[in-house]
Amino acid sequence: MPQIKKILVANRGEIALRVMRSAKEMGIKTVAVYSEADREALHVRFADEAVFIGAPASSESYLRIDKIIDAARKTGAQAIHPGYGFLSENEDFSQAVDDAGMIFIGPSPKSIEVMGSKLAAKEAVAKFNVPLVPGTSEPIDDINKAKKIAKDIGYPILIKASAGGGGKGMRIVENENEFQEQMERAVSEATSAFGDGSVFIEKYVTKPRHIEFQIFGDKHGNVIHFFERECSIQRRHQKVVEEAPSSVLTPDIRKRMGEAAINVAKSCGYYGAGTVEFILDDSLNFYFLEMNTRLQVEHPVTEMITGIDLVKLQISVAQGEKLPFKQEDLKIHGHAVEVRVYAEDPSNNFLPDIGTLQTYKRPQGNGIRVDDGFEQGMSIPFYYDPMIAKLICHAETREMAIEKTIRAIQEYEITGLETTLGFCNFVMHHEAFRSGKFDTGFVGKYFKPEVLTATPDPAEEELAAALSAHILATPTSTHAATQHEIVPVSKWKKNRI
Ligand code: MV4
Repeated sequence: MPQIKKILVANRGEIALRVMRSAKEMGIKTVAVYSEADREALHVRFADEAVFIGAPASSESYLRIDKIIDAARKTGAQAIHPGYGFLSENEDFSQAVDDAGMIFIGPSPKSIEVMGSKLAAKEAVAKFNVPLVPGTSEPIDDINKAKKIAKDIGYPILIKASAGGGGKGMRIVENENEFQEQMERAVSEATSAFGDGSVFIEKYVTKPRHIEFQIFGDKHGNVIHFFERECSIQRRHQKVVEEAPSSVLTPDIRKRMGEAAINVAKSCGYYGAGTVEFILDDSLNFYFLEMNTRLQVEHPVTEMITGIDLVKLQISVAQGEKLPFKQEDLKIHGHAVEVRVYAEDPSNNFLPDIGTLQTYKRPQGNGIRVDDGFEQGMSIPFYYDPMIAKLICHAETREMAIEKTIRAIQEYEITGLETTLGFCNFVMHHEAFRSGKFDTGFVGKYFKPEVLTATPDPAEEELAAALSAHILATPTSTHAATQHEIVPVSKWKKNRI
C-alpha cells in the first residue's frame, strides 16, 4: 500500500482538529471540508487546504458523499478520515472512497454493514462464542412463537430494532399482556425510522453497567484490544462521563471480556479502530451488545492510559502496516476520566444553549487534556452537535484523576452560555460515582436540577472561607454590609448577558 501523503478529514469541530494534529505529526498534509456555518472554524484554519462543500445543514455538506469525494480528488488526497458521527459508519461511504481509488481510514464496507445490523452482528459473533443476552437471533415473524420465547426467558424483556443502535428503537415489555401491542408498535416504529421493521427480543438486564472495549485490527488479520472504558454515566443514551479503566473489572473479567471483544472483531474480519460494547449485570456477567465501527468520542481516555495515539495507529493500519505491538506488550498506566462539556442547560432539561463563548479559558496543568474546536469569541453553531469540549484528566489512581477533574472543572471559565460543567462537577462529587457503585441508572436516580446548587463548588468554599476570615479580621460594624453585598453566586448559574 502507498504511503499516505495527504488526508482529507470529512468532519468538523474537535475531532477534525484532533485527526489533523496526528496527521501533521506524521508529516502528512491535511485537507478540511467545511459548510457555510464553519467558514471561520478552527479545523479550516488548521488544515493545509480547505474545500467548501455546501449549506450548513449536514445533509447539504458533511453528509454529502459526492462532494467529499470530489474535494479529495481536487486536492489530491489519497485517504479520507471520517471522524465520528456523519459518514463514519456509512458502508456506502467506505465503498465510495474505495471505488475512487482512495484509502478509507476506517473499516471495510462489509464490517460496517454486518455490525450495523444488530441481528447480523449477533449471528456473526455467536459463532465465535461471544456471550449474548438470552433472546432471539432471527427477526420475529410469528407473534405466538415470540410470546413463548419471551415466557421462557422471563419478563421483563426488551424488543430491539435490528437496524437500531445507541438505544434507538428499544421497548421494554413487563409482562405478556403488553407483548402484542408493544411488538406492533416496535415494528411500525422501526419501519418508519430505519426502513427496516426487523425486531428481535432479549432478556432485559436491569441496571446494567456499560463497558466497552477499544479494539484495533490491521489488514493482516491481527486484532488486539486497548482495554475498556466505563461509560455508564449517560443521559438518554448520551454519554456524559467516561473513564478507563473500569473500577469494577477484575483482571480475570478484563481478560475474558478483552478476548470476547477481539473475537467480535474477528467475526467480521475487522480492521481499523473499533469499539465493542458490553453490558455487565450485577453478578458481573457480561454480554455483547453491539460494535461501533468508528473512532469514538471518548477515545482519549484510552490514549491516556496506554500512551498510544489511536489516530496515528488508524493511519498506519490504513496504509497497510502491521500492528506494532502484541497484546502482552500492553499495560494500563494510571486512570483517566473524561467529562463532556456541552452547550446545554442542565437546569432546563439539557436544552441546547447555543450562543457565543464570551469567556473561554481552558484549564491547564499536568495530566490535563482539552480536546475542543472553539476559541473565546466564537459561536457554537446551531446546526451540529452542541459539544464544546472534552476535558480529559489523567493521574496515577482513580481518586487522583477525579480530584484533578474537579480542579480542572473549577479552572474552566466559560461565560455567554450555559454548559454541562456544573453537572459534571455534581457527578465527580457524588458518593455513588466516587465509590464506583453506579450503573446506567445513575443520572435518572440521582440528578435533579436542584442538586446543581447543592453540590460543593470549590470556588464558593474558598470564597466563603476568605469571607469569614475577612469578617473575623474586620471591625464588627462592617459585617452586615459585607455579608449582604457579597453573595456567592453559583459559578454554574451565571447571569446571561
Ligand atoms: C440492553 C439493556 C438491557 N438489556 N439490552 C441501550 C443502548 C444500546 N446500545 C443497547 N442498550 C441497552 N440494551 C438488554 N438486553 C440496556 C440498555 C441500556 C443501556 C445500555 C448501555 C448504556 C446505557 C444504557 C441505558 C439504558 C439502556
